[in-house]
Amino acid sequence: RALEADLEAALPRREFELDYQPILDIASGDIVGAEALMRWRSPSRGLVSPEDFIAAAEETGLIVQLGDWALRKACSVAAGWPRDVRMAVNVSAAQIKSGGFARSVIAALAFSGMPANRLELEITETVMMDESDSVLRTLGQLRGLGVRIALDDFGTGYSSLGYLRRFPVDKIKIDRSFIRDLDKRDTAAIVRTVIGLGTELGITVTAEGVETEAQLDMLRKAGCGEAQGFLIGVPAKATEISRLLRSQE
Ligand code: G
Ligand code: G
Ligand code: MN
Ligand code: NA
Repeated sequence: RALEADLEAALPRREFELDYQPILDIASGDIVGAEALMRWRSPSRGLVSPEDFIAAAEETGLIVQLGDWALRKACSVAAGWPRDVRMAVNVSAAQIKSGGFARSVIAALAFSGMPANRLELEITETVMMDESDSVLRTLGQLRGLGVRIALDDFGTGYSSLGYLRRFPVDKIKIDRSFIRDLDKRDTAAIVRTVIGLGTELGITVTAEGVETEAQLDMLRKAGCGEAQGFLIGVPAKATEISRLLRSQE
């Protein structure tokens, strides 16, 4: 069967799951958030990573429903955690352009009881590439409610700085390809400069893909706000994150 057909059937069959990857405040050492990462547990295909199905879901339009499910699920889970950490949810361009996106975010917040200021929406530059007026309006409306906007995969895009100027964001997430090469002089210079940029703009900078103490050390010295990656924690089930948060109380 085609991937698209299986995907279509998977939502009513409840085959999707969310894992959550913890996010560390580098200065305090506290876990201050988590990013929801979708997985598809297909009976015929096994565990499928989003890299292999998000694009198809975007093409068929299923991503609108699927993204809506993820928003509700992630907000409900976070509302039940022992500490008021932030929940970051990835959002596709197709969702924001579908119309009614702000409404579905408001519904997810109301449904879960999670306060708006604990929700962070991760967007990539594909969100910003076209229809920028309506996208800008939607993002502005959500920020007005207190929802935070994070620019994901920062540095890999076609015009990251241009988007940063046009779209008000609360956070930059430095792509993990930069962190992987942090031991190279030029890459380290770029990362330090992005951290400085965040400081100048008054927005949080999160380093993704942090895997070693040496990387975390360098990021701490450079004044980076937050770290995410296998060193901090792998994506885990909600109950595991809950336990981790309780252990830090
Ligand atoms: O955890 P993993 O390496 O499989 O995630 C790969 C990528 O898939 C993430 O970086 C993210 O951009 C994307 N992704 C994960 N979950 C979601 C989701 O719920 N919605 C969208 N649109 N993308 C997601
Ligand atoms: O939204 P985004 O594309 O940034 O999603 C993060 C992806 O990166 C997820 O698929 C997650 O499994 C993966 N990831 C998270 N931490 C690490 C890490 O430390 N190293 C590597 N190689 N991948 C990571
Ligand atoms: Mn992300
Ligand atoms: Na990313």
